Amino acid sequence: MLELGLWTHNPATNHYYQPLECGNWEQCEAAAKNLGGHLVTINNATENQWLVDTFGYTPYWIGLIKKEQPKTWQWISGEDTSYTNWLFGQPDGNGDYGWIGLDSSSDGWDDCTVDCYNQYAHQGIVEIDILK
Ligand SMILES: [Ca+2]
Ligand SMILES: [Ca+2]
Repeated sequence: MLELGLWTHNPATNHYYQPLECGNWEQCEAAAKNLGGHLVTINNATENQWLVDTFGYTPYWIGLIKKEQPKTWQWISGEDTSYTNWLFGQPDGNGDYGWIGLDSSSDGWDDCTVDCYNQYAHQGIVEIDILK
């Protein structure tokens, strides 16, 4: 059983990650900022797979947001979006916030409303560069 509120180090990125019980997307991003980071930015397939292996079997908010100007998918961290891993048929336009379904059958991303956590995501994964 994975414990919430503990940092896990990823040697490949040299970053630290923490799953949080934090509510909707905005609340989870605010909580991530309080910890000195953002909701996770998934830069490549290796990092995606590490997240699946490490935090599996729960839907999590990730740092994807469709901002107003321009209205495109962006990482809240400002990192580039060259890598994407949308689930088949996603994003289907039912919201401007991204979450990842981490389980054995769906390790891809899905768009949703900010508060669709009642059905799906209510936890987020925080990523930080260094422990402070
Ligand atoms: Ca990352
Ligand atoms: Ca969707």
